[in-house]
Amino acid sequence: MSSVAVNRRRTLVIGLSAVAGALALTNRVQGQAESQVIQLVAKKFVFTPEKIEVKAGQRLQLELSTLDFAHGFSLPDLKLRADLVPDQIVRLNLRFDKPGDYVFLCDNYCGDGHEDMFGRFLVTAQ
Ligand SMILES: [Cu+2]
Repeated sequence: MSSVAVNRRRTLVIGLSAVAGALALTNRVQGQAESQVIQLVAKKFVFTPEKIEVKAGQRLQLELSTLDFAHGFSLPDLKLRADLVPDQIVRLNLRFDKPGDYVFLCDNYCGDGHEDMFGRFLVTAQ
């Protein structure tokens, strides 16, 4: 192989590596698209906030906590649930693909007001 051919080949390899690197970087940046952090606090017999407005397609991170009791958090439409224990924060990542109303509720019986312990995500178009 002549040295010109070797040099061309090297240039091609370096060029392809640069493109691959740029693509990897792009993917990483897209993968890190910022999550919207939402704090949701449970206590007998209410979630605060009760209504949460978000956009469809937005990555969300819920930070769940409870002030007084081992409540449950359930979001049936997304098949998500968690046990909420005092002095702990539970983080759930989620995303709603479609606009709509999505109910979340306590699924661990916590007393006389348990049945009223729910809230909703109001998901609007992007
Ligand atoms: Cu409950």
